Amino acid sequence: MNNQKTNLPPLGESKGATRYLVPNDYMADPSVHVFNGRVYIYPSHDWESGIPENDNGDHFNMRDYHVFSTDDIMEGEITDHGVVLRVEDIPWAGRQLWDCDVAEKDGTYYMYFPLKDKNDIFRMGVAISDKPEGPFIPREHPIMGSYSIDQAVFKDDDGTYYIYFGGIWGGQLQRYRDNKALECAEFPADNQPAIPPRIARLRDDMLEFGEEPRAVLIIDENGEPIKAGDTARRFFEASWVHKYNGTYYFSYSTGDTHNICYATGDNPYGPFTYRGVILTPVVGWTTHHSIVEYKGKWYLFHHDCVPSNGKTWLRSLKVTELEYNPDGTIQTIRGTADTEE
Ligand code: FUB
Repeated sequence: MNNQKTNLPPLGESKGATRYLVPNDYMADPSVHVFNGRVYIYPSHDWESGIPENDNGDHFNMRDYHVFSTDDIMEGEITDHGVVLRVEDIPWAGRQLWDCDVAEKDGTYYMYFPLKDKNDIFRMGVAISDKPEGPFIPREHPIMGSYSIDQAVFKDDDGTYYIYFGGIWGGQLQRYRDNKALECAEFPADNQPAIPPRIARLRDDMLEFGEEPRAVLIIDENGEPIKAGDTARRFFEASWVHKYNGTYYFSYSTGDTHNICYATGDNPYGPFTYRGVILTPVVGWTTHHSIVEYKGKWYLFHHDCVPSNGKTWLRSLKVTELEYNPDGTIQTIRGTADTEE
């Protein structure tokens, strides 16, 4: 199943309702959770920093986070809780606050964020609040042994928390093997397994890894690892995990081929078997998402660059209804740059 383009709606239309959530500002990379019956959105905050675009993503020079919340995703008021964390408040900060995520444990909220340190190396920080809407107070140091970007925290039904992370190219994942920094970045040959995302169980206090991060294997329909040259299906960045009918869905961005794909497994560590495309390319270069259930419906939160007329570093937050087929596969949603008939 390389692509599930069956029953696609006409060009430019979505099957379900779609909404831009923050029309007066640029927000991207939404991580979304339901806390205390309310939907909380944790996006990156894009702005016009004037840094020229390059393959390292230097133009994504974000310097703070806002939190948004609502109790009616498609029609309700979206509350902006304001700035909840700034680069200048983080003791080890260099630059670039990219995609974050938040988890709740015993009434405390933990924000996990990627940020380059003073040596321009991405590390993961933790910031803490007693409210889902923040503000969040950063810890003195990044998580020990952390690297790369795009954290997503998944709480399993048994109360164990797992953190997924990683992103290639500007996300620096190609600089690590077996959790050790390499002398030089290494990309596998096209016929070799693609660079895998990582997972680690979080320590009970939620502040550090509770184990050495492990590779998350994504396999094809024959049980073979997806290869580096299979760029329409291989992992690039933007991990997200949700559970549906007892199955674990690992979804991610293919980066330079601009798909949001998914793979399924029977436990949080994988392996995950590739199942198809959730979202075809959107206007803009990056594509990044989260999937959440609220009041009996499923939603895909993501971003595109339609409102900024295609400026890749000025992205706008969107939500679209997501639907499953009876066999548990996800119906493909057509992105705003998908011109395929
Ligand atoms: O927002 C900066 C980076 O762009 C994110 O970390 C990636 O996932 C991509 O969306």
